[in-house]
Amino acid sequence: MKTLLAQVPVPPVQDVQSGDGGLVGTVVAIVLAVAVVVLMVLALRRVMKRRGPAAPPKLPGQTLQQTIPEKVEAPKVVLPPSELEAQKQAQAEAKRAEADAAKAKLAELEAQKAQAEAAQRAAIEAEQQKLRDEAEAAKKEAYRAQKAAEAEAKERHKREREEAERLLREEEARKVAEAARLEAERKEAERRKIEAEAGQTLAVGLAKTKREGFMARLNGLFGGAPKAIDEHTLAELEEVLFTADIGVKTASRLVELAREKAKAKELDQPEKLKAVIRAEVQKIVDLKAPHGLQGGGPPHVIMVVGVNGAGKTTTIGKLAAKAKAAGKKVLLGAGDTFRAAAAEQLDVWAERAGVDIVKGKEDADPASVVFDAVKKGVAEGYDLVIADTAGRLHTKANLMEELKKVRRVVDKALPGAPHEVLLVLDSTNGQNAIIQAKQFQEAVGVTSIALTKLDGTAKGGVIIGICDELKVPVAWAGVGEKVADLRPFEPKEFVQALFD
Ligand SMILES: Nc1nc2c(ncn2[C@@H]2O[C@H](COP(=O)(O)OP(=O)(O)OP(=O)(O)O)[C@@H](O)[C@H]2O)c(=O)[nH]1
Ligand SMILES: [Mg+2]
Repeated sequence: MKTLLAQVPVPPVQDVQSGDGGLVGTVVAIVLAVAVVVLMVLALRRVMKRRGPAAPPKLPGQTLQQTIPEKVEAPKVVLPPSELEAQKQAQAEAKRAEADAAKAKLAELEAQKAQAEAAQRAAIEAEQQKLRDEAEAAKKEAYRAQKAAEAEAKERHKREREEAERLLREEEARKVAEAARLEAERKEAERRKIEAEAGQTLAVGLAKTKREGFMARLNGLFGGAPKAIDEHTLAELEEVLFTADIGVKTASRLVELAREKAKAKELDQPEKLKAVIRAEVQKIVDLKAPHGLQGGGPPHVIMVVGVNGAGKTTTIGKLAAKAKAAGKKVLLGAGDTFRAAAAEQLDVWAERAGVDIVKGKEDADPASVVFDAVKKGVAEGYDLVIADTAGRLHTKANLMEELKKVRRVVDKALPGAPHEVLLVLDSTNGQNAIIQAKQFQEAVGVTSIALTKLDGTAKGGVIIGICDELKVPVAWAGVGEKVADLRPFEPKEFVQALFD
């Protein structure tokens, strides 16, 4: 112990008397001494610990050394911090402050981060909410749209049903109308047929000729009491026939025949003379005439010619009506372009008869109109094409040239056509009709004749002259203005109408 104490440096105790400096030095010395003591105690305790377990408590009689308690309270020594310590302390403070600042900054950043995250979360949540709302709204909208679409589809199905029902009703109405139309057509056809078959008979048409014409005089000659046919009677016969409308040639032929028979004593009474004349007339008019309005083509093409006013357009209208009533598909060609009214007149007939028509402009080339009509007739399957032509041009020569041209052009449109060239003659013209017939015959080759207006004349005998001189059959006899008044000319009927 002594050695340890000896080792503790004891600062020199300064003289207290030496003023302030001396007092400080004393205090320092005391402090240092205390510190030395403390250190010594601590050193002692360390030594004791190294020596082994603590010695048993001190019993009475032990030494002073032995009574000192093991644990000695160390005196409190407070040393002023050294400059370094203060410095370090300050440093530590600064660093702590730095750390605190960093921590604060960190906390601030944490807060900012939290704030930012909160804001972002809020924004996302808001966005999510918005999307949820939108999805909800869209879902509702989709539901509403679906419902609307279903309602619309329902409405559409309703409309479809209504439309189908309407179409069905329409179809049924159409069928009913079609049936009614067919029935009306059938009735109309029947009416036309009846009308075509009715009308005035040839006998009625020839009544005037029989009553007032040469036949009246001939019948007067043939009647009366039986007597021998003498020269006087033959002279009378000659006079009647030559003043009739049968033409000189035919009259001469009949007188010659009667004279021969008289010479042969075959005519012992007027009745026999009548029979001879009757038989001869029958022979003259008995030419085979086409009444069928068919045979060529198809279509069967009839070119109608004749002077103006003869009755061409009227006859065409009547023929069209007859053919239509017989179930034919008929087309008219308005080849009379000389005057506008001609086409209009034919149009009226076409409409009345229920047939089609091809018209050209006024002053158009007649041949081109007829050409078009025939071409259409071929292309569209018509049974019959009837072409009207002009009865008058600026000069007669022109008319014939024009008709020849029409004929040629028709042949171009349909080789072999026209199948008939029908000459329409006005019987009131008497013998002039025969002259006209010859001219037309030479120009365009007439195949048959329609003799019109027999009802209004006493000159029906002209038929005999025409047949005799031209050897062209009379196919039709016009005995009035109605459709049915165009009669197929029957030689037997004609002879009966005149002589019986
Ligand atoms: N009474 C009677 N009149 C007839 C007959 N045929 C025609 N007519 C009349 O005769 C007139 C002339 O007949 P249209 O058919 O125009 O004579 P068209 O030959 O065509 O005359 P254009 O066109 O001038 O060349 C008309 O008023 C007809 O009604 C008939 O058979 N009897
Ligand atoms: Mg005419």
